[in-house]
Amino acid sequence: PAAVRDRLRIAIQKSGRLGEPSRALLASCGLDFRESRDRLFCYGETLPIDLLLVRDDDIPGLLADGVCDLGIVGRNVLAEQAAGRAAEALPEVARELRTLGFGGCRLDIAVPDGWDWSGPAQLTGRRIATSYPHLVRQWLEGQGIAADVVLLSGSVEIAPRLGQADVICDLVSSGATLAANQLRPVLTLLQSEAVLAGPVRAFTDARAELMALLLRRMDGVLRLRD
Ligand code: PRT
Ligand code: ZN
Repeated sequence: PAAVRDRLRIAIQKSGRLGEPSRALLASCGLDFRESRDRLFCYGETLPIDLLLVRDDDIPGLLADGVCDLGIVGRNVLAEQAAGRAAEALPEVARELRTLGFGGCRLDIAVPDGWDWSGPAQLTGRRIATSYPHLVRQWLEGQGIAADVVLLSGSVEIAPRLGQADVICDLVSSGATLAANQLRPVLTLLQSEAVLAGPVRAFTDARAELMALLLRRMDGVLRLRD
């Protein structure tokens, strides 16, 4: 953590929904890159700011380990890490510096179409399938509801039909996936979008100035987009 560096390193999604818009945003900030042959690392040409191209799920860990200084990631992914750390009484390692205006979605509880929804208490004793176990447990605790969390890494929406769970908690944008699986969103745990995540404490080396420069440019770009 105390490592001194004179280049700033930003983790972004290699592909997926946030990959292109993240690169476009950084390009608008005047950053340009030479890509390594393995397409994992991008070396900053005009500024000492490099990119690491990774799976979105790895970004909070890369920030926590100090391997990367900044990350562009869904609030949902960042919040899941924070909830997991909070559950273990570990300190926060990353925080939201900016909201970026793309990758919008909600983390919703969805129930089978046939359910007559009366409110959160209806989840008592039920099985909730999700890829966001810490956020769901944190929410259940806040509501004072005892329910079982079934952790699934993908295809959460088919869990009720397979009998693996009674309801789900998953990301929703258009809602088409829920509808196709005879599920109906009933409440929102988190409104999400892509965010710029960064350190809780300010840098004390050359990265401090680079980060200030990047944030200044990004604020200019984001203001023009509004
Ligand atoms: O390979 P890698 O691990 O990096 O990618 P990934 O497959 O885990 O993530 P990816 O690219 O699918 O999503 C990256 C981020 O985009 C998420 O963490 C969210 O912050 C954001 N995002 C925005 C979404 C959606 N919208 C979204 N709709 N992530 C996932 N979905 C899913 C949704 O759960 C449903 O299954 O897309 C499907 C279609 O959604 P509907 O509601 O339009 O049908
Ligand atoms: Zn992922």
